[in-house]
Amino acid sequence: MYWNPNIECMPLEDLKALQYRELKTLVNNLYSFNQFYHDRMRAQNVHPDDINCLEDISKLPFMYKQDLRDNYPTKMFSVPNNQIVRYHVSSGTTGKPTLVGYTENDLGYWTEALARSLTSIGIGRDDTLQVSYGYGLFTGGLGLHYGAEKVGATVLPTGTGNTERQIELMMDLGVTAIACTPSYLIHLGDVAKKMGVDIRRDTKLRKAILGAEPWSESMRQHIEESMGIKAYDIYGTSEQAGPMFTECEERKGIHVAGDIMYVEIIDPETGESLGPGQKGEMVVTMLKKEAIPMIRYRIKDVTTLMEEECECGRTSPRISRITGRTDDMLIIRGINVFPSQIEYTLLQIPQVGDQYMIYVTREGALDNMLLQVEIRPEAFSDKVEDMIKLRAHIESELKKYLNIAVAVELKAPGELPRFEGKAKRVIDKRMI
Ligand code: DLL
Repeated sequence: MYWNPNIECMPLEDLKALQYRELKTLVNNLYSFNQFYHDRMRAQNVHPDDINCLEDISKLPFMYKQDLRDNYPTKMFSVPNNQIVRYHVSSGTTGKPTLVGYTENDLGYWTEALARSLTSIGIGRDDTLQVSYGYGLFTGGLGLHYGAEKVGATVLPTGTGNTERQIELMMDLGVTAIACTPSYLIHLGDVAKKMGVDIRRDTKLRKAILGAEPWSESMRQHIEESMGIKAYDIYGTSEQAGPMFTECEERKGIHVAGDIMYVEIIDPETGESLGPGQKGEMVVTMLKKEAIPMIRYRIKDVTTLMEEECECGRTSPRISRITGRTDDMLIIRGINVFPSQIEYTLLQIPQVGDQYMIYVTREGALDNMLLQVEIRPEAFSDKVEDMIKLRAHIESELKKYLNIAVAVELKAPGELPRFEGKAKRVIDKRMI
């Protein structure tokens, strides 16, 4: 089943011709009307006239998350404020978040991408989809919500948390599919077991749409075998719009709507383009985005591009499972956290010294973060109550700025390791 067969099954040459036309218009417009892109292109000595085929895209400058941050909140916006109909916010690399804005058309293309994706995994009118991604500033909840409504599915907007109630509703309402992080689904399975609920026997759940964090084939197998469901990978980032692209029923890579997003794979060290099948850093150009246009945005996710036609009949290019990132962003329970954000938050607390260690572990299905923090000599006290108070204060500051619960352990001055070379402050012990 296709949502938009004319586009999804368009011959690859036609798709490339369409992408070139869209790129040419985009570059012309941005060079003429967008100060940021105009300056970037001038600095790289490239003019719209230099773009004469799709491959010429490699002449254009890259754009980075840092650019969004530097232009926070709305300096990157390409339309007047009265055309913005929604904001979402995701983590930045320091205390400052990344703000994304959408015009009505931007929301339309986001929903269109999801409608194609959901249809490709057989979700439609007969389904009840439980959306257990966070609603609010995170793009997961509202994104899946509108995509599912578009294909006529019934949405159960549970959001995250309150797992026992989620399981009861899943049973009562005959939920057939769930969208959440893979780790949350495993947690939900554990809670169900404790409640005496067998997902396979006691619910109608048959499909899961899992993403927002890295997961593996073995995790897929574990989920499918323990719950008797089929699990599909969904990918997207807030800068692109939010969750957008999924695998199809074949599950041999994530289909990317080529009319909406153009994907390049580059060598992260040299910036050189790599061919299909070669693993590298993904760079995306959003061909239709209005509020925050995006040319050659370096997402930092590592993957490979596949151009051969899929057995499902779709010609749209596919990317393989995201295997990692080229920067140090951690994903904790689906929330993006940069170590530099933690450092930034700690530096605002006068009693805290400049040494810290971050430990990330996975207990059952849930990620946990432990932060060891050295206290300044003048703030160090052997009164236990003072130290407990200080610890609680640091934990609440971290919660406020990072939006995740971090357990803090205070260390005496000089107690934490010093590094001679590059500091290794993050120990990620999660085994997927
Ligand atoms: O995580 C959007 C999303 C919501 C995707 C729900 C899927 C489902 P951000 O918060 O901006 O947006 O985080 C984007 O998360 O650059 C990847 O590193 C990671 N990521 C997202 N999906 C996957 C996936 C949302 N399927 C960042 N596999 C991205 C691996 C993923 N990593």
